[in-house]
Amino acid sequence: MALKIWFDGKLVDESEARVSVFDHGLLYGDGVFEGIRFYEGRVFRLQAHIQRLFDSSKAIMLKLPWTQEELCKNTCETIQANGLRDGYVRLLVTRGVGTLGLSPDSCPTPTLIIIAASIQLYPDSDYEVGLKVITCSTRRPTHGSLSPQVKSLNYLNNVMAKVEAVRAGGREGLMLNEQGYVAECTGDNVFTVKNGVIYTPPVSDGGLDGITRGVIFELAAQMEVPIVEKTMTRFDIYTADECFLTGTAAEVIPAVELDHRPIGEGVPGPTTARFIEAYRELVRNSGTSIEAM
Ligand code: PXG
Repeated sequence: MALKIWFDGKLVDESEARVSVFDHGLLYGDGVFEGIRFYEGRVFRLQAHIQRLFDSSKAIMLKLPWTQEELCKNTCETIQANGLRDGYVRLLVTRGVGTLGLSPDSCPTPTLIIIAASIQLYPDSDYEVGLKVITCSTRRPTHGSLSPQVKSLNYLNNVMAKVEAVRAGGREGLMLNEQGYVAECTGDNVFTVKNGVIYTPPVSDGGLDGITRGVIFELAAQMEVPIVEKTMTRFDIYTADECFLTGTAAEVIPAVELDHRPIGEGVPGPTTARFIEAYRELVRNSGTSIEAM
């Protein structure tokens, strides 16, 4: 069935949602995005995602002519218009239509696009068996380049890292920063468990400040499991008892192998299983009702 897309201030049929070839989002990857999940008619961490979209925009000097409340409302309207209860919503803001040439000064108005769709979940087997992860040669950009915190429309660095990992037989790719420390995976943050303590790299090591990552800190506090931010190398993952990845799409997913070395016993661990369970429980019992907006 054709989707209804929020495009330039209104809902239109999928076939009418067309971007100009002069949109700088297409010409230069100049723009930002967010990926958000909704469960049983409730959008998970909607305000946090919209706040991150605003932060990404601010960092690239893209002034948004909408309030955060308007974007929350438009997101819920788009989900409702498609009759969806469970799925994934993608918000994109492009720099807008301009002339050829890098300067965004030729782009007077940003374009807002909201796509709500049902999501193809990772197969259940990935959660039961766990993912094999391969270290990518493609590094996360340094803080001296565009901040790795900006969720920009140019994801080629991560796309190429993902391609590399998959070609090498992995399901996900581990990305290091320029110093060789662990940053994150291509679309997920990374955690280890060792002697009952959870570890994850600080975001200053180059990973995205993931919203799911933040939820793990909340859950760890509630579950009274110690959690520590620590600069990590691949060695720390090779020798961990457990490893799991987090992201809006993947939720909490076990990683059982890095670079062909089994992590722990090479099977999903008990702490990972507890967090998968706790996360699933939380997403089903919180969130912004799509009708309330
Ligand atoms: N790191 C990167 C580089 C990401 O893009 C995450 C970590 C996890 O962040 P959240 O906030 O989701 O916990 C992301 C987000 C996709 C897709 O299509 C993946 C993400 C976002 C949007 C789409 O695979 N990952």
